[in-house]
Amino acid sequence: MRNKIALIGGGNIGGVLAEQIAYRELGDVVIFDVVEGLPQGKALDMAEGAPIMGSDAKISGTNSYEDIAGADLVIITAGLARKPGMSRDDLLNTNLKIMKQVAEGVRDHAPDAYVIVVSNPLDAMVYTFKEISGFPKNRVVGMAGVLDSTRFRSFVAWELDVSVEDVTALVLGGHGDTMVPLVGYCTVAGIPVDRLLPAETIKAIVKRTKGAGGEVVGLLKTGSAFVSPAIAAIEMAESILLDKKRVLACACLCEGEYGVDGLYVGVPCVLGAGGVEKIIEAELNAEEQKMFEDSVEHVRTLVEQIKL
Ligand code: TXD
Repeated sequence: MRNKIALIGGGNIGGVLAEQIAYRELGDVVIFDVVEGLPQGKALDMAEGAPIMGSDAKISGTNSYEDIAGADLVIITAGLARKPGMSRDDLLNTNLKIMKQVAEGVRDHAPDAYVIVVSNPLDAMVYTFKEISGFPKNRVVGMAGVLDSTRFRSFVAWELDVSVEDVTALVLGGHGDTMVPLVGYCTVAGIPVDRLLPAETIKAIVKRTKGAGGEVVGLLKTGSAFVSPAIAAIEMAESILLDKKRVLACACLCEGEYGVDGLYVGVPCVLGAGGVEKIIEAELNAEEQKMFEDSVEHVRTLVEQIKL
């Protein structure tokens, strides 16, 4: 019996998610969207390619929440993406209305699912889903830090001309300009990056990491990054569905961890069959602690604008 994975939002990221899940046979996929025909058309297109993909995963599309019943995992990308000149926070009001609808639909039709929220502004959207659905905190997690960390890893690997596989990195805090790339925990095959790159170069990489989303938006002009965010969500989905217990930077509900209480912010956590199984408290130096606190403050200010 394969897992059932429901994708709420069949747009740019949703389409890549569906394809990746089917190709990796992580489970049967149901794509839900409000646009008539969009999820059905994307699903039919992918399903017709299955013989070449070598995948027996079932892919379907729907405009009805009834069809997500029994989903083991739900990945939410419903919502507007930003355009050039917009910040992620500018999406708050529009996407808040969407997330409220989505949270009710998932609560009513897939009450036992694990949920990965992707929609922006991420820290506010995952908080909104948790509050409205009433799901336990271990079953509601936000995708942001995995994407930000993989961007940081790529920039370091490109600078050193080494395999991306040998660079590890952690980016914590809110998913926005105040995110905190932890240079002290970035290594290349275990070697601290500040033994391999000059401080100025590392500073430039940190700056590029913080602005990486905006860099793609500026180039695309029609929307935001969608392949790397989808791949990042897949890494989280795999860790939950296969009980891999990966240690990943995810937006988790902190209740005292890192001195944060009652907010979703990016922290290292263990993702397994129990969802967010544990939050790992990494020691931060004074500068990192200050940046983290500033980032949390930004998230708090954003969340305070939410009227549920
Ligand atoms: O790291 C991260 N978390 C971010 C997330 C990285 C990149 C993009 N980030 C955000 O994901 C982005 O700012 C958006 O808020 C979401 C989805 O981005 P995507 O690029 O997939 O946007 P699209 O292509 O516009 O797809 C959104 C889909 C679209 O098909 C709409 O019809 C649908 O959402 N939509 C809905 N689905 C279900 N229910 C409702 N109410 C609804 N409203 C719109």
